[in-house]
Amino acid sequence: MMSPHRKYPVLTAEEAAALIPNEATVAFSGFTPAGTAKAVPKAIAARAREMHERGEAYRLRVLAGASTGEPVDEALAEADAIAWRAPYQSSNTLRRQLNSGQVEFVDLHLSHLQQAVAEGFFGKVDFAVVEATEIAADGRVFLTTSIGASPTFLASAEKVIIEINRAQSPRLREMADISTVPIPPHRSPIPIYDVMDRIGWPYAAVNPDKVVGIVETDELDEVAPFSEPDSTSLKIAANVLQFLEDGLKAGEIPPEFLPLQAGVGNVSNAVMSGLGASDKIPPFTMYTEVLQDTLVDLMIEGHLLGASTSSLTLTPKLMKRVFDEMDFFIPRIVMRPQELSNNPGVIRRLGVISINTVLEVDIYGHANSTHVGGTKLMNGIGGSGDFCRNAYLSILMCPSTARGGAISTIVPMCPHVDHNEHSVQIVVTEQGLADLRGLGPERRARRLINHCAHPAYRDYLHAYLDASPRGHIRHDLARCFEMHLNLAEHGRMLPELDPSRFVG
Ligand code: 0RQ
Repeated sequence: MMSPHRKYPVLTAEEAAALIPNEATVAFSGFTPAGTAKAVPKAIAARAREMHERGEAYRLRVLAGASTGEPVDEALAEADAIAWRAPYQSSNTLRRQLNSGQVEFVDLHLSHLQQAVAEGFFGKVDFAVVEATEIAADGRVFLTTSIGASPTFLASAEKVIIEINRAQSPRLREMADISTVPIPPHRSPIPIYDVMDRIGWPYAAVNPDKVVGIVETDELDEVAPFSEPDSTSLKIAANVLQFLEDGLKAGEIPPEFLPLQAGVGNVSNAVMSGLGASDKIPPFTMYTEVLQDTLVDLMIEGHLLGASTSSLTLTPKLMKRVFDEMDFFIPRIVMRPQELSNNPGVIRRLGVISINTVLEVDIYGHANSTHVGGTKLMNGIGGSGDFCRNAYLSILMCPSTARGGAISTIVPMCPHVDHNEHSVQIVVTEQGLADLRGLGPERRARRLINHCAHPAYRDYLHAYLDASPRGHIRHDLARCFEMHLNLAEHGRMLPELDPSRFVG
């Protein structure tokens, strides 16, 4: 049969998977489940199982833009087919494997990934497996619901497999704005002066000679819906909203507002809904990396005027709505490669207000987003560091306690630090908000304890501070991890606290 793609051979997913040898480095498209390669990784997982049953080794080094959909991280990890992974993940199975030492994981700022790959920091990329709506005979590749690092994967990989996904809208290319940043010393300023500025092309480019095959698919991205925000998330959202409204009133935030970045998850979702419902916040724009369902709702309602992102991470219902109303959405959404959506220089130039979620914050404002107890990886730093470090205002949020009050998220010292005191400006819990700007260490500590810690933990934290030797930063190195050690030993950070203090 004649291939509709002219010179590229059409393969089954199994035939494509069979081309990829043990120990290969494979770069998959995908930034969250959006635009994740689907059929080929599933076929690779099946092949890995068969080979393992025959006693043959088969494990890959795996790259993707960020986290991926189920077909990459979850399916490959379940088949024990991942030996090494970067830069971010959110799969339960993979998380277990990298925390047990079975898989090597490199936790990386998402803005750094493309340059690290292009500079060869991770060695050569053997295969790129990239989802597209079309590949032209001259090598133009029209990507789908994410751009991520795919342009660099296509340029760097020795061999390329394209998944042509018929379920994705061919009009997605009209949202894409693709260009790659050359490696030093060949860089020039990035001419993005406004959230919606377009500086590139609607396609990524690949050398057609590298394309070993095309695989046809027709599955939408699998994006799970959010649960309704709980009362804690709503209180955190209300505190963030109040801060932004006050900033606007005080003139710290200009009347036309500033572009926002919001992380993913239920708390972020509640914050964004709150912003949409506020009659004091003017219609705004977003310079962010992930566009979630709530943001589409805000766009339809006229609260969100436009968004720059690296992915459309939408549940099938909302995705269908976007596909059906492309004339409305195309002028309002720009999809960029992650080195531009998360570019530190552009974030700083635009004055982005960043809002991200963390696991814990210490009394001086160092924050841990990634490692529970300093040892077990949750997901990874993702783009939170790109935004927190470079934002005009950097806001970090978390509930004041976790696991029913057994854990305080305000601690004397974080056992792992992703965002340090020099970047973190505002910390928010359901208890309140601590604006740390302009405060020296001791005042930061008192404000964080009084405004953000759960009341049940405040006495301990103040007493820790009072008893610590003086210095610019007061710490008692013999006791700074006492709460974490208690948690490991007794299952509670302060075993003497009455659990009924956390009910309700
Ligand atoms: O555990 O799932 O067993 O109940 O951690 O906590 O409160 O549900 O929070 O889902 O919003 O995730 C920081 C992980 C928060 C996420 C993090 C336990 C808690 C629960 C999850 P269970 P919640 P969320 C854009 C930006 C980094 C990347 C980022 C994240 C589980 O937001 O990965 O921001 N951020 N990217 O019980 C021990 C603590 C804990 C704790 C919570 N202090 N100690 N366990 N938990 N606090 C996206 C991209 O970059 C692509």
